[in-house]
Amino acid sequence: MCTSSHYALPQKENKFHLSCSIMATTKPLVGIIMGSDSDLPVMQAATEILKELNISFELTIVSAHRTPQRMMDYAGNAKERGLKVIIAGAGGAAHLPGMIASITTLPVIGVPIKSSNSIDGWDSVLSILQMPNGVPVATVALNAAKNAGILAAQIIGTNDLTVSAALSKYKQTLNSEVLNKVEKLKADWKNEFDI
Ligand code: RP5
Repeated sequence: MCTSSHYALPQKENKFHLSCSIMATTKPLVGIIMGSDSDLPVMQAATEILKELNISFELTIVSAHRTPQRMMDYAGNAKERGLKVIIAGAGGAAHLPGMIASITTLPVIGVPIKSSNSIDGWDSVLSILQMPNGVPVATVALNAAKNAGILAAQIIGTNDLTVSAALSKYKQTLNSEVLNKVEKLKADWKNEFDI
């Protein structure tokens, strides 16, 4: 249960509710799922950027191996519940994103997670990346849940001017941050280009 009417806020001792949606009155547009609560510290980055971009989301655990029926139900109902994109994170033998993509026509973004059962993360990267023809999963870098959130926002932004504007602003911020660093660096390191 979600105690906050707006955001999936941390509970005491930095624990999180695992079935929350931002803006309880707003239908979630992005479904964030993960194989285990041990994935939450990584997947939290997706929630943070979606909050920043003011995009409604829900977050919960769906395990391909341990709750296969829940996985079928989640993917099977996602579209009719109004979700536009699903972000799925998993570690080790990371079958969740691919299986979700096999069930729904919604775009699925996969987040490979370097989990306790991972061999350096390569197992989850390859499990999520190497999908067969016909069933794509947009795979982000290892532990790159923030990029998954941004990509989800970009998909939603193709049909939502407010989200699109928020993304433009975000990109301008990235640009300004780097230019500020260039200015600082110039004090010690001259280059011909910036003269
Ligand atoms: C995967 O196994 C999960 O996505 C997680 O990354 C990993 C370990 O799960 P726990 O043993 O911590 O529940 O299915």
